[in-house]
Amino acid sequence: MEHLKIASDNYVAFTFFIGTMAMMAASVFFFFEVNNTQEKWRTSVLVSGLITFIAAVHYYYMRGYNLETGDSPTFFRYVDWILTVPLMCVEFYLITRKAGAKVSLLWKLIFASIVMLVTGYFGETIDRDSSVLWGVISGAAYFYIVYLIWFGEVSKLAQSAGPNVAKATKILAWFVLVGWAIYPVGYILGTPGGLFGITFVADPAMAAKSMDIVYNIADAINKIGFGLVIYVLSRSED
Ligand SMILES: *C/C=C(C)/C=C/C=C(C)/C=C/C1=C(C)CCCC1(C)C
Repeated sequence: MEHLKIASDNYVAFTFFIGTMAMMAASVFFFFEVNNTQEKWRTSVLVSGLITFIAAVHYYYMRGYNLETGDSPTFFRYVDWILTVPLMCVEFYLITRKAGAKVSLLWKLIFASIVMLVTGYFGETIDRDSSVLWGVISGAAYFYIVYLIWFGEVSKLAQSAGPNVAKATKILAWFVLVGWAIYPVGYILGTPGGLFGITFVADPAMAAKSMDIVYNIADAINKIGFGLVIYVLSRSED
């Protein structure tokens, strides 16, 4: 039971606790604000709350799992992502819908995000020997999402949906390009041979720890920050 006592330099546990609390607080905020939101933006703000709420529940489990075992909760992490990342894709669809976004766009984004995460899971857990191959496939799906949002359908629709939607989409596009890029960095740091056969952190326990800290910080930015951009958009449009 020694793990239940948290050392003051245990940054992994620290970020799991603070992550849980931040996700909970953000969910309460988004859920309560739904009622103060204009009708046409309510679904978007609700989805922001669902994203942080799903994360809050997973963080609660991950925090406990890490506390009791000292290990990385990779399984819970991917379950969280496979639910929340497609919901972030739904947000892009919802905010460009008034400019004519089609359901086919929604499916493209969702499908690419699922390919990205399932192949990433294989590389990180089941088939670590081929982590480079899985990482490359996952990365290709990621770049397809980036393409759709920066140059493809999403960006074109956002341009014709008015200045506020265009501006919000641009900020969200930066989240996807920079904020989401933190995860492959975690994968590279934490997986032996994660980047073209190179191992960055030799000690596996250290590698898992650095990956957890990187992922925990990225999640807070990408889920709460992302939701807040939607929230601000819902206040600026009438
Ligand atoms: C809230 C959680 C989010 C936004 C998670 C996003 C996760 C990714 C963009 C993960 C991407 C990966 C790659 C592009 C390659 C290596 C494997 C992954 C799954 C870490």
